[in-house]
Amino acid sequence: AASAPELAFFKDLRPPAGDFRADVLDGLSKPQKAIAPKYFYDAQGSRIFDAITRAPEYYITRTELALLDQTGPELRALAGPGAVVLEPGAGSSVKVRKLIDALDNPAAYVGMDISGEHVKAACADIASDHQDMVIGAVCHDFTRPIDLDALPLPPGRRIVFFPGSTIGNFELIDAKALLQTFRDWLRPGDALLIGVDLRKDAAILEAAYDDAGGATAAFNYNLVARINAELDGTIDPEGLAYKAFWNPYRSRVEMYLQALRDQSFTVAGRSFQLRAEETIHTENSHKFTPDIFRDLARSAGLAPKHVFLAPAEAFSIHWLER
Ligand code: AVJ
Repeated sequence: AASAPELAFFKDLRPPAGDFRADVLDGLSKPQKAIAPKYFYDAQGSRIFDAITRAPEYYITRTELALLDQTGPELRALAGPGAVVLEPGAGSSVKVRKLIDALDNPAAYVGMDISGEHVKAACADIASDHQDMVIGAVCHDFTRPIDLDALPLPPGRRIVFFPGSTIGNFELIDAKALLQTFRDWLRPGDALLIGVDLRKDAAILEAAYDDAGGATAAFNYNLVARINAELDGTIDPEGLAYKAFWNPYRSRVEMYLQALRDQSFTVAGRSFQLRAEETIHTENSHKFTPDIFRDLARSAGLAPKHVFLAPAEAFSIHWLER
């Protein structure tokens, strides 16, 4: 719906479209070519990501959902009544619905996402099922600054909800900065509830990020299609192979598109060369231990109060307080 009537507010802080162009040109000009993973998530990319979450090898989503189901009563007690839930990067609303349903009379929910249409529709959906709550939506890239005081938030304890181990996409220094940003959204006693994937066997990790059904590869090729369509690119996807590997030295899965042969292409009128075997880095997915993540949180000024662990320590959800 163009103006979903159920929403208490919709605020459009859409990043300039020029960001994509400038970031891609900049990324392709580096010695290690790279494109930021936030650009995966156009409409088609978001659909492919949903397919990833259903891939048998991709344990993350189902493990986190099961953990949320189990921790409902404890989250309810930790949060107390009347909470105001803020979700940066509101993806599928399945997770936050579990949280809202677990909480004691939550007062409000505000979803924020880089895709305005997506976040508006998702939040309107939640609003129609929760008439008693204040539901707002914000089109926003959460890696950019936002003035929360400009939003008509009701009073109540704030809970910033950041599931999915999206924090793992960031270099450690940027992950710390993002945690500090979320801390700035909180007042003393407010909380950050964050899903964090944990280190495990390399074979499990590499399969999760290169599923046999090809969803993760398709996710990467969609980025190429998006560059070709939106930035007048001439990249031949058939000249690229998708590669994912576990880097134990940096505790992360690294994802690349690798040139199968020497090639050249243009993007937005600029030409680029790729040598055979040269790579375009598309994503990192850092994996933590509970202790290492708690140390990172403390370094960002957040106090670890509780951690929920999935069976076999496959995944963690941390309750951190300002
Ligand atoms: C949504 C960022 C957590 O790193 O597991 C999944 C993204 N990329 N497969 C992840 C992703 C390829 C995902 N996050």
